Amino acid sequence: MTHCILVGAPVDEGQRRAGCLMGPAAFRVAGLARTLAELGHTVEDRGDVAPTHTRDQTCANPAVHHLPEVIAWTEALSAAASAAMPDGLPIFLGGDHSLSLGTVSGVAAHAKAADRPLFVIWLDAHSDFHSVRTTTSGNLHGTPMAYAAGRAGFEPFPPFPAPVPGENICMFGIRSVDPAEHASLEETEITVNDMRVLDELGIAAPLRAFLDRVRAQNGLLHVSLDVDFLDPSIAPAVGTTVPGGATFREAHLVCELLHESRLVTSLDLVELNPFLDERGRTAKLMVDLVGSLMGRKVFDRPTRSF
Ligand code: HAR
Ligand code: MN
Ligand code: MN
Ligand code: MN
Repeated sequence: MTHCILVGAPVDEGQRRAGCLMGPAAFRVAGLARTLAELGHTVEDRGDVAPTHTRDQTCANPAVHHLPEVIAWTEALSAAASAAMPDGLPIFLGGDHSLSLGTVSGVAAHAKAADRPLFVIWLDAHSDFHSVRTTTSGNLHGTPMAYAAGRAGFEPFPPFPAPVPGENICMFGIRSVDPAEHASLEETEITVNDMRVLDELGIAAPLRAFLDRVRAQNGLLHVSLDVDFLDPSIAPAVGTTVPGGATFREAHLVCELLHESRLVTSLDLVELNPFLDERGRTAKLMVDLVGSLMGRKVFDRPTRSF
């Protein structure tokens, strides 16, 4: 039994397609709390985070938009995340992916205080490895992984509390990487399991290899699940669809293996844009995936012992 803490993060300013601000409401309507309770977990809904003030902030990159707003979200969500971590497993309901600038900050601050290493699994079509300096779209949802890795080019933001070493970061589902992100990733030890890797090896072997490392180091594990990790044919409610994503079963298998590992300590659900959904199917699928991640299965069976 886990104490699950729902934290709404209706962030819309990290990209240009309005609608992600309705995400937290859609996750609630799709039955997230009920799903968790039916699996035997306790659920506490802390409502939606609301940044109280923005400060004038500028940067040299003219493409960047909504910088003060995204910084205000980062600060507010970082505080909410580090406050929730000692109490249970926070599930952050997005909101676009810029919310992870804040959630991973707060989780990293908590990990540092607890003197445990932080590991991050990034389930996404995109690497989100731009900095404020390199983004050409100016959409800050394309930056949070680089911020958490402690990359340069985030001067207007608060310094990241305890940068996550590249060896502790593992991406799955990647199939859209801009040139500047590619160059920056090449300088790191991050494991980028792009779709080609999943096609050839499947998801279980590379995921288990990473989870073994988390366990060996008694790490905390943050999982960031972007809707566009999934193939658009099963998850249309996202502004940045990329063909060739994870299938229904690949996505459930990731979540089932994550549950079996018992290692996950925090979770982001991001980029759901309910305005683009078809009768709630994407919201419902995301809730079902959380169900798998939190223990729903058809049969208990002896699996490879971790
Ligand atoms: N790399 C592109 C950009 O920076 C696309 C980023 C899209 N990011 C998300 N989240 N949708 O993963 O604009
Ligand atoms: Mn706006
Ligand atoms: Mn993303
Ligand atoms: Mn994405």
